[in-house]
Amino acid sequence: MTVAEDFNFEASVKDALREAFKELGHVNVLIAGRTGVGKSTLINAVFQGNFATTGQGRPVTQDTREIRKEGIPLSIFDTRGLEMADFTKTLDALKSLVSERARSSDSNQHIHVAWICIAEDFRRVEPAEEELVKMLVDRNIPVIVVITKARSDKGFRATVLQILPLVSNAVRVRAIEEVLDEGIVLPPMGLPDLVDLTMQVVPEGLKRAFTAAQKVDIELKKTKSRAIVAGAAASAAGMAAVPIPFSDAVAIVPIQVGMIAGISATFGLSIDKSSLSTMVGSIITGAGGTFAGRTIVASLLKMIPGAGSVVGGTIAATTAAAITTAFGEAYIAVLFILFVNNNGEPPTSGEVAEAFKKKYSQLAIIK
Ligand SMILES: Nc1nc2c(ncn2[C@@H]2O[C@H](COP(=O)(O)OP(=O)(O)OP(=O)(O)O)[C@@H](O)[C@H]2O)c(=O)[nH]1
Ligand SMILES: [Mg+2]
Repeated sequence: MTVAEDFNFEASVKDALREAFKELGHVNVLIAGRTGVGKSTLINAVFQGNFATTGQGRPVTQDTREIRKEGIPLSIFDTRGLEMADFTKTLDALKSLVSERARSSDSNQHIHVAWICIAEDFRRVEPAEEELVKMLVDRNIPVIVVITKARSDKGFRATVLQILPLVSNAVRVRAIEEVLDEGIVLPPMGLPDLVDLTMQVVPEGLKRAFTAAQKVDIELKKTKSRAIVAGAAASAAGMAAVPIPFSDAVAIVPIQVGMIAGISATFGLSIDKSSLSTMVGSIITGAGGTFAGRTIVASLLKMIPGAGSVVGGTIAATTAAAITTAFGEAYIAVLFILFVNNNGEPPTSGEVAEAFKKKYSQLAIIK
């Protein structure tokens, strides 16, 4: 029996990917600060794909534009004009935007977190920033102060927290390296802390979207993906609670498809959907290279030590779980290295397919 007889394998991969990306949701981050504090630089340093520079911007108020990018589950609301004399106008427009969004029944429309950027060398918190924080906190939007272009604190962070006690936290960030006159290089700093603090306040259901969109913390992508593997392993075990004949083990293939799609989305593989689906398909069909369910299961079995124990031609719950875990972990390990080597940016689908093939053949040999 082949998978093709049971269901359309390619269509199921496409469906699984569509579902996985839908499940991520869409996270909205408001970033406000005076002109030149380093908002765009910060956005580019934290999010995939040189987001602020290459994303599509669209004005939503006079001083705020929404930036999005195909394939990345994130909108940035980039707000300027905090230094303007008529700041009240900026604030009012923002207030309307935030309130209108909050009324939506679709939580993907809400503003989920705000980063208020203050340059460290200003050494001042302006009334505009105070009012903005109050307006946002009043509307239950968590606020993190980003102290940009950090070089020397001199107690400024403590001052910020004292003046703005309602904020979730304040973090000193240097988004790009800085070369001092003496040739001393100050490396970027604070970005992982900013990601970590933001993760703590983003709604539970959107933590994976934020994980996918950011490029600073690759460990985070790994951790969140492991939860998907654990869920898939439990499902596979459930399916084999009564040992299933090897010839029926194809039933666990859709679980593998869903798992690989979920991990792909969580890492932020934002490459175009058709090449992603070809790549995911090739990974699942593995060394067998065919869509035949039995071959898929046989090639998955090669990844776990002692898989010879398909005793009496049946697959037990423990084996089904072990297959799933080994497969998921192998895929995570491959993506992790590729993302790290690529400074957090997504590799191409070709690179993933090739690296996975290598990984697979190593695992299969060890067995
Ligand atoms: N040394 C240093 N320079 C930075 C840092 N972040 C930004 N800059 C520089 O500050 C200048 C302004 O940065 P932008 O990111 O364009 O600032 P912005 O807040 O987006 O400015 P507007 O869009 O005009 O409101 C640029 O020359 C950046 O290179 C930083 O962490 N350290
Ligand atoms: Mg800018």
